[in-house]
Amino acid sequence: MQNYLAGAVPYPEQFANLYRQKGYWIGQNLSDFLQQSASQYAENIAIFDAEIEINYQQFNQWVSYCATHLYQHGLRAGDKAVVQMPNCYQFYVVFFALIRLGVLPIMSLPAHRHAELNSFFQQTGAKAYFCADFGAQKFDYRELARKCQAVNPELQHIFVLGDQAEFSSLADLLQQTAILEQAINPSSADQVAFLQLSGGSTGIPKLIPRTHDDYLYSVRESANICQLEQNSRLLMVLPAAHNFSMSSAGALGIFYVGGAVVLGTDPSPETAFHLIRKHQVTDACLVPALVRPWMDKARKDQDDILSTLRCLQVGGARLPDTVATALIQEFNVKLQQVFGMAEGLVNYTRFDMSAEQIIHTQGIKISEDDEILVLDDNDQPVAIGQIGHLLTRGPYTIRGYYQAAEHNARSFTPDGFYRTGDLVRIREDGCIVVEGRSKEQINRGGEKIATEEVEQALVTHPQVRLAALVAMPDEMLGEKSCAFIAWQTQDNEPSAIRRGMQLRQYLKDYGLATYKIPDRIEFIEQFPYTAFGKIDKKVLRKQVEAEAV
Ligand code: AMP
Ligand code: DBH
Repeated sequence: MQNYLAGAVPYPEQFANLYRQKGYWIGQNLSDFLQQSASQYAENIAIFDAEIEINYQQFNQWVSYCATHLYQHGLRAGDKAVVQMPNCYQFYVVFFALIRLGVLPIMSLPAHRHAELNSFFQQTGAKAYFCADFGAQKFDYRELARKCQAVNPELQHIFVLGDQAEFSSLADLLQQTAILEQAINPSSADQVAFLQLSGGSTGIPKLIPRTHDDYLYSVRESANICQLEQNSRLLMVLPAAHNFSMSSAGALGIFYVGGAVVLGTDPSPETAFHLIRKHQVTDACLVPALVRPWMDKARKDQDDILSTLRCLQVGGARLPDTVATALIQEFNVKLQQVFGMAEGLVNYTRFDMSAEQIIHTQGIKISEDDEILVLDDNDQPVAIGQIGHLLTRGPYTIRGYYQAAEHNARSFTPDGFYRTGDLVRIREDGCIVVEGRSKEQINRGGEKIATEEVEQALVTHPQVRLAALVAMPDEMLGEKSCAFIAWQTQDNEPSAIRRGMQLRQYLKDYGLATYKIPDRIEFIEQFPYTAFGKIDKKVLRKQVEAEAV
């Protein structure tokens, strides 16, 4: 075995052997995975993007050209690269090209801003950054690149799709060229292939090292569970780099079976329904926050588009049972709930489950070797059907975050179980139900907000004495954020509304991702405290719950 990525925790030998012996880990890397689909399904369309359709052969060739060009630019196996691109075919080409070169992609999302990006560069020493000029969000990513480069001198290679300004052209990386053999140097299957991101519970997203072997096992099994096949066409309007979009069963599941990904940069029902019709989409994956607008639009237009899908997957946050019921009863949708995490474990409701199970549970795990524990606050198992903390270990769940020894000591047990932070219950029929979270985290329609990170940013403002961020129930998104602020007043103090606007602008300038900017800001004189002297968030939460409309 090559040297494992420094700062990543390998699977213990006895587990690795077991997973191989059971046929879960087959020793294939992600580069060969694409190569295999390109040989098997050469003429099939792999990606529909705007006016372009790309077959597997073309896709695979572009990946090799791109790897060659990147090698000529000076990137080498073992380097790391931050990839932050909108949904476009070039995203997948760049991802696989980096893998083919042996460079580790870091899967940033379009909503990330310089607080997150900077930390990725600082944690990894990444030498390259891939972005689009403005992306779909009308935000200038080149400006972000400049800011990151100013403080991270090892960032030498910046590739921009669209107007490249002073940087290199990303489009040029796909130009035909003689493929250099020495450029093709993917890491072996048992090595870390890329760094996925967690939503983060204590601050900036943590980096999740995933190996080729473990990731592809989850992809193949997911494709089977989702019954994907050559004729499947998966609509992708969630950010493509997210773990759900990549692997549950996601784009990789589609590439495994020779089907097609249909890309959209905007998840509005108008765009999505148009793409579903245009490309005869069979499958779509969504976060719960998008389900209601889609249903409203279908209702308004008396459109039966949702029932034409073979499967609508919903995951990332808890889907309210009422919404699940309406989907099935009113819209005749074949629904699949997906409860997963970038750290590993993914659960699916299965197509042959009863409507009751599909509506009220998040299904069952992928693998019989996904070990699941449901424990009380003292790490003792709870009785079946009781709520407890979910811990897991298995053939595609990491054994530690990247370069996070201290954090790992808390998030993993000594025998390697990951403490997910989720509160769950396992029913008599084996189905898992997510009941909440024990970690301090706000789940804003699938986008995870670490309260501590936003609080830390808030208190850097000279007039903020104290800040507490709490979840606020929201019909559409499940949860939104509300910041409580103790404010140091000055002469000529502006109104609370104006102060709120200034504070939001301050957080944007600070570089927080857009979804982390508080949805509501309340200025209060006196904070409630617990007996222990900590800010009593329960009281604050009750207050917003009582006032939420
Ligand atoms: P991350 O660790 O950032 O990948 O986020 C994973 C977390 O999202 C899980 O641990 C859950 O808290 C939450 N999550 C994902 N899917 C679901 C779902 N279907 N229902 C409830 N929570 C979910
Ligand atoms: O929320 C998630 O991270 C998630 C949800 C569904 C995920 O990582 C997945 C499926 O693989």
